[in-house]
Amino acid sequence: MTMIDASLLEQENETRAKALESDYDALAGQLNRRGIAIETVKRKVSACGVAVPSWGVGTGGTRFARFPGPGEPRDIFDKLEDCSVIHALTRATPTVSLHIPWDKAEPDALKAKAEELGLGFDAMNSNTFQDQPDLVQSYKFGSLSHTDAATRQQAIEHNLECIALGEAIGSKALTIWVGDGSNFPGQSHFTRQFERYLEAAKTIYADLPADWRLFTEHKMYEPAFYSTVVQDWGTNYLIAQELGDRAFCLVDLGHHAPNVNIEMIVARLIQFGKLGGFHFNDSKYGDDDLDTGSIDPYRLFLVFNELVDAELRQAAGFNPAHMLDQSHNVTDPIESLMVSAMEVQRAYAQALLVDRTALGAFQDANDALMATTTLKAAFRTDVEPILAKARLEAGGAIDPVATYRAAGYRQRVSEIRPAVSGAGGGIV
Ligand SMILES: [Mn+2]
Repeated sequence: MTMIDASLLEQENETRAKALESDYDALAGQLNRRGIAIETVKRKVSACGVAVPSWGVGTGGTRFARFPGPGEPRDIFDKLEDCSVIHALTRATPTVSLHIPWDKAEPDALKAKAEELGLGFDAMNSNTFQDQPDLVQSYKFGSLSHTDAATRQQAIEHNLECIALGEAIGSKALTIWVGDGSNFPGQSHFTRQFERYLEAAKTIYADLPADWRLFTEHKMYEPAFYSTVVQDWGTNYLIAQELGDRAFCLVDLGHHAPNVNIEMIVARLIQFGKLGGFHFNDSKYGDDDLDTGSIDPYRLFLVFNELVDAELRQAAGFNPAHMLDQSHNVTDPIESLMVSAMEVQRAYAQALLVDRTALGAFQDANDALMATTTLKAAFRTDVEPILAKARLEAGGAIDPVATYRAAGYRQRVSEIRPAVSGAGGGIV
């Protein structure tokens, strides 16, 4: 089943095919002079996918308000349809990452819908940062690190439920992010609190299926504003070490202190075999959850520079999961997610163009200027023809946003899906 009319897609591509051929040939010639085979880059870009977060296709919000757009998805099945539009046009998002309990549904129904739309499922995300109507214990003062054993147990059982549902639908990973922390100095005993977290996390890890991975995600602050239990990559690394071989650190680009060198954190985690994957987004001031590559595309490139470096030298245990994690407040979420998925591919393509032999020689010779210029030469290259050609050959759109608008998908679903109110807070 396809949500975008095939003849419209063909027609849209037709209007842009000739210009693309010309741009692609020109870039092929330019790259050829630099000793790079464009077809190799295109093939790698085609294989580079990123998971769409189910919660990303609804309008996000801030802690102040949410302004829903027309045709908001009503449930996980609507969300999957929206996700399939993103993949149909970009061919870059073959999987969806679910969030439980928001996306709870019959596993067979989830599987059938995903199969019908040609989608798979990526990491499962648990939620112990808000209370649900059917829960006995409250997470107001924490979940896996709560002082009360019954609350910790409830949080553990929720994570095990996420694993069970994930197993039934073909997921292979669980991502845990907890909001646990404290708002006042003295409120929590740092060591005892972290001991409780580790003990609970170990219980979950013990039940992890043999072919699964456990990702823990750190975040510096919010909702807790004085201390957070899993606040930085150092603590996250300790968790992954304590749990075992199938535990890895997840890097959300917005979850660091301002100006932190994220690409260096990525390099460290790769070096010690503990990089689990990413939540891609961008930020200006904090955990802004802005669109990937919208604020600092060079930083995204520098992260991918580390990833490509690891890929080429076949670093042990290197297999990061790529996911988007964004909140869309002023755009159509489908458009934002399409552009963001393409930004991930763009950064990857640019990083593939780095002349690593030259870079290594400049590094060894302490030629700082030429080393950094080598990176810039790759970053400055307009790789759009490679991305567009990869999309076209995979059955997608040369220009996904223009094609999406021409298809009138949002208008169509807004006639089926009733308008929702603006109540409710944002997404962290
Ligand atoms: Mn995240």
